[in-house]
Amino acid sequence: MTTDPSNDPVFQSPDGASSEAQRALEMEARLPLTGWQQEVSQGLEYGLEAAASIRDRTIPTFSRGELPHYAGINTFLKAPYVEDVRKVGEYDVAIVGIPHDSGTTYRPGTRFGPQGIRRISALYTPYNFEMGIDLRESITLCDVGDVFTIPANNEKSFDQISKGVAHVFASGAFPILLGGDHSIGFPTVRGICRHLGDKKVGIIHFDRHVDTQETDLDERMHTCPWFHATNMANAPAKNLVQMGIGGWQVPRQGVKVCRERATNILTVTDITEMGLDAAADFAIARATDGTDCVWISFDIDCIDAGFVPGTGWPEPGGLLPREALYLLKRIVQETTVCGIEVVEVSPPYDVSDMTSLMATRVICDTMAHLVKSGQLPRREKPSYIHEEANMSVDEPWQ
Ligand SMILES: [Mn+2]
Repeated sequence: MTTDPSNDPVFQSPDGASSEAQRALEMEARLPLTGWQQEVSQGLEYGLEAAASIRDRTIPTFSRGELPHYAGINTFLKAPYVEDVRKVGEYDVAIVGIPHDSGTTYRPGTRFGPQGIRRISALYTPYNFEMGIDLRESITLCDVGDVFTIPANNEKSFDQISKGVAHVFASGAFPILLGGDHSIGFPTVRGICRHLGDKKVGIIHFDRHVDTQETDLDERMHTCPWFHATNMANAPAKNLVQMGIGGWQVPRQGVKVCRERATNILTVTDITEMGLDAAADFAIARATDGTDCVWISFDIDCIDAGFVPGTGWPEPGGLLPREALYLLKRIVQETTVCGIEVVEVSPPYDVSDMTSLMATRVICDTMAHLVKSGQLPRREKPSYIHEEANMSVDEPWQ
């Protein structure tokens, strides 16, 4: 009798190669426990040692850190809350909430997206089995809370969002933004562009909708971010890749703009017929052609509405979660990613937190792929980040 799992036939694939599960078991054995031990020590110090009847002496009296998953203060993954945002650059990754839904043209509620995502993220551990990654052992993560958005005023909110995103981006912390409706796509990219100097960013946009019309209902709504983002010299339309577009909710005004500016669109059928790898190859090639970094804008509604009911404008016929996650994996691992936003999670319309859970998965997978590909932790500030702010990207909209 043996306890070595590699001798158990259940772990052997037919061709004799090791299975993903077997590799995962082996990778876990090589992961350190340093970050976890630090968390336990700090928990015992700050949260007091447990009552005498508790046998597991790693448990404190007051919950501090990961456990139990139903307890604690809701930052993303229970990361430290950085109240003084001037210190955000001390962390590898910064979570930023953008509770803005004044750009919504149908269902409101994405102003509660950051809270919904943070709340269910408490269910996650920092460890992923298949990837053999423990984020707690490899990067430092913080949550800077939310941008102060102005309800019923998109333009003032956009200015706040651009300023906040520019601050985090320039600090060198990798920005991960929790939306908010998709109107934030313009001010977030504008915030990035403010510190790109003469460098360029390609945008990879996961969505069922093109989001390229100039105005909607007479304002710059969540159907409009890429019209305005690709007006900036740092974000050329030829590097905008739009994955998963299709169905009955694509405004014709936006289609016209995509045609005129020659953006790169793949429908769900394109992606499934060409295959996920060919689709990822296409997205990577177009987004990186002549650019210095890639911004990922992940509208949760790119995934089929059956999986993500809690969203502003659900459209059936979207990607399967595992298809979207596979595309995300290839894109994050094979491009220089400068940040990601996950938008259109609307908790009031969600069921059993499933939409917020999917958003959490997208974010955690992104961090793991950044670690796997050596992009995190950063050893130095990326060269595409320009210290001086270029305020010309903020010139009044014509
Ligand atoms: Mn959408």
